[in-house]
Amino acid sequence: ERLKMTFDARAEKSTNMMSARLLRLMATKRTNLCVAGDLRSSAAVLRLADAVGPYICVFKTHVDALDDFSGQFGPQLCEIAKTHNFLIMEDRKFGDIGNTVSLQYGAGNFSVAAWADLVTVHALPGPGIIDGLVSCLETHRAHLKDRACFIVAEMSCKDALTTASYRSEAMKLAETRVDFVAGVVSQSASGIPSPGLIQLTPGVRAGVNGTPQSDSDGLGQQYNSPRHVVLERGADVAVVGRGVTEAPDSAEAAKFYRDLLWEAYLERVSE
Ligand code: 5IU
Repeated sequence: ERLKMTFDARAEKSTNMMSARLLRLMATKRTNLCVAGDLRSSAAVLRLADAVGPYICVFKTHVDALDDFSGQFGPQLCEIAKTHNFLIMEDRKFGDIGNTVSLQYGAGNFSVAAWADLVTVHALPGPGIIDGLVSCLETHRAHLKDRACFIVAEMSCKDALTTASYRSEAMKLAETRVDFVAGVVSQSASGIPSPGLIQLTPGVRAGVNGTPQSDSDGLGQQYNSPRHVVLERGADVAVVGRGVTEAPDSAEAAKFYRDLLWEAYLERVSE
């Protein structure tokens, strides 16, 4: 059964190179933590990536929230990713017709395809959105083999419109496009069609130093504990944003989350 399999065993079942690469990276580096670097200056994001780099498998960005994005940001982040061995995910949540996402992915100010290993994609437009992203890569041939996407099947926020039936359609889309889909963003494991698909789960925060765990942020975000998302919700990769960025020492916080999440993973796969 998928949730009882180790990341290494699941890498063997992968249907694309990026999901295999991420699963192996997690197994080798012994981390299933993704840090969301939602800060406003490029320097602060790069500093954060360097500080948490040793403890993460994925660093997640929202480059359209930067005040000072420049063409140097991507290459600089790639350097840090190479040093610490993690993948970069731009949480772009593409959501348009194939032709438009093809333009947004490869061009514009952000040129996401040039530097982000992984991107997030809404299932809403259907299979054409995957075709659009892949067609963009065909013009950036260098990256055809080292890019993939995660499909947003279910959101973490209160009253999200990602209903059970939407979620199940998103899973079907993932299954039909496993060539380019490395995983799904979801709050539970039910219906994930293949052991090669990776479940990414945001909305994770722990109570630190005896403070109670907060379960929301006042703007609809809903939090669960690291143990809960891995053991009860099936998270393979857990996303922690403010739990790390608002901590006094982000490296220490990342290590704290890495330890909790990895221990929960080991417990999940042990008999
Ligand atoms: N994110 C969510 N929920 C979702 C999806 C993405 O929180 O359903 I899809 C993103 C938003 C933010 C990060 O970049 O994950 C969570 O940050 P905090 O841990 O600070 O709430």
